[in-house]
Amino acid sequence: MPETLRRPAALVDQEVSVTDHRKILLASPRGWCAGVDRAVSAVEEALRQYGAPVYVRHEIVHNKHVLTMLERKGAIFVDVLEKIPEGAITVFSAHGVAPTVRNEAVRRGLATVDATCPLVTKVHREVVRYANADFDIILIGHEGHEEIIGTFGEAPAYITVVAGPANVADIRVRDESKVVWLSQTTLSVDETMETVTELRKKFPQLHSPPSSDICYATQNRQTAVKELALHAELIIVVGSKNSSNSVRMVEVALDAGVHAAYLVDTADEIDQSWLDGVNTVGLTSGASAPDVLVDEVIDLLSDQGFCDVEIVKTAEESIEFSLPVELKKDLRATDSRLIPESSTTFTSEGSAQ
Ligand code: 0O3
Ligand code: SF4
Repeated sequence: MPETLRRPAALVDQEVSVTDHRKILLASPRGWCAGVDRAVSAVEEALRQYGAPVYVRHEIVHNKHVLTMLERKGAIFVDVLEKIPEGAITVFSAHGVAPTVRNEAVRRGLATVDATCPLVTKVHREVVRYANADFDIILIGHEGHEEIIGTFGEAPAYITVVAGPANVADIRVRDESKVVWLSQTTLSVDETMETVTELRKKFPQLHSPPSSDICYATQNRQTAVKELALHAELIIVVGSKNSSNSVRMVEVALDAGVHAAYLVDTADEIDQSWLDGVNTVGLTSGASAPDVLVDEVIDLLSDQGFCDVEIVKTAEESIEFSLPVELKKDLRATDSRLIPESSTTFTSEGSAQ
């Protein structure tokens, strides 16, 4: 049973109050995951220890509000390392980087802090392990997404990136007994399983990752949004448009049968017409969206007569990650520069170098 959180004392105008059963179902868990919390804290801690500017390669997480907040504190986001002055403190984003990027950072004398989520690093390690065992790796994910670029970069000669079930037919492998599927951490669980089913039809001996690559936070947020979809007429997901996990939550909600679902960066993006005839709004947020933005949506909705907020809880989350180890030493001391942890690359012939 949902639990009532609060009843905002909003002044409801007469016209709106005609629908006096209006309520918000608020998903739990939602919003920041342990990897995002760690990555944002890493930038803040680097700024605290070394002062501004701190450079960040790629968006630390895919959320506009977070980027603006960190820029105000002195973070500078760049897409390539070439834009970073030699010796500068440089943070790698939560989505991870390829070994070539780590090597380039060392070459440029950058003092790096690796904010890659440990659950993304886990997938990188699986890639290296299967490539060392000479497997063909089918990496389910979105080509061009930062996480896939980084994961692919661990062993390009061994990996085929596949977006979904429709792309399975074209895959070619060297030895059907040595094929494994791995995935991006933020995919739709259901769609990924459809892809795996197609892969297994084509490669009956297909190996699976030791544990799911789709992380706990992604899974929990999708389970919660499915529950909302059973009870709400409209679902609002707070998150940025380039946030893969947030986009997936909208898709999962629609697949679960909700009439309408939208992704918004902020409350300002909510179109009043979406609320016409709606009595129950399901509200949630992606893994990179801070809760302050959800609070602003609740405030806006309460002005429209959605005065009850009920929490729909589908899981308990208690995972926390400690800050990157590099923040525990003096990064400006030459001998403490980060040495790339996994710089193993593979040639097109398949030998490690
Ligand atoms: O990977 P995605 O676009 O969902 O990234 P976000 O929005 O920054 O969320 C954090 C997830 C992440 C860093 C990779 O798993
Ligand atoms: Fe890590 Fe999952 Fe969060 Fe990505 S969504 S940063 S893998 S916990």
